[in-house]
Amino acid sequence: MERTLVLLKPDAVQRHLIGPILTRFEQKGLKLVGLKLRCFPLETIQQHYSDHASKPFYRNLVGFMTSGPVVAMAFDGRDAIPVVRALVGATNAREAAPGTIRGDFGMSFSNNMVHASDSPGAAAKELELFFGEPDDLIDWEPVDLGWSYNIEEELS
Ligand code: 3AN
Repeated sequence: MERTLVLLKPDAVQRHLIGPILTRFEQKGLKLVGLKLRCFPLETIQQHYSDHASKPFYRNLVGFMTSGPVVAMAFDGRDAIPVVRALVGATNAREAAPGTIRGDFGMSFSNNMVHASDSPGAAAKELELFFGEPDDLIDWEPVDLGWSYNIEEELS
């Protein structure tokens, strides 16, 4: 099982898209194990995007991500990191494929509604940053697990 971090950016919150986007992940069969609505501190967002610190869009990105509430979510699932990235779609929402979240709900490169971890290393760092406090993450077993997966083949 893999665990990944998803952020619903301020544009998703302002545009009342929390429900529709969360539904995509739930319906796919990913297990929600953490959920927070916060105006995250500037330092948290700067740390989160530290790899982009030298990029021309960095200042704008940090300003945007601290402009309002953000929803942070953690999901578990087999291959959860690539599965979530595929659901989210290409960075530029104008080019994202129809059927993806960005492809269906957005028009912008910068205001692209969702962040999703892109590797196991990034997921570990990002989960620690957004869900690093005790009790931030909930361990539970969905009752339909045996219907969402063939447990013997896929989860052994
Ligand atoms: P993704 O979120 O698709 O993994 P990254 O990690 O390359 O994309 O970029 C992080 C965020 O920075 C993007 N979600 C987007 O909001 C913003 N961003 C990336 N490239 C650009 C760009 N060329 N112009 C404006 N914003 C950008």
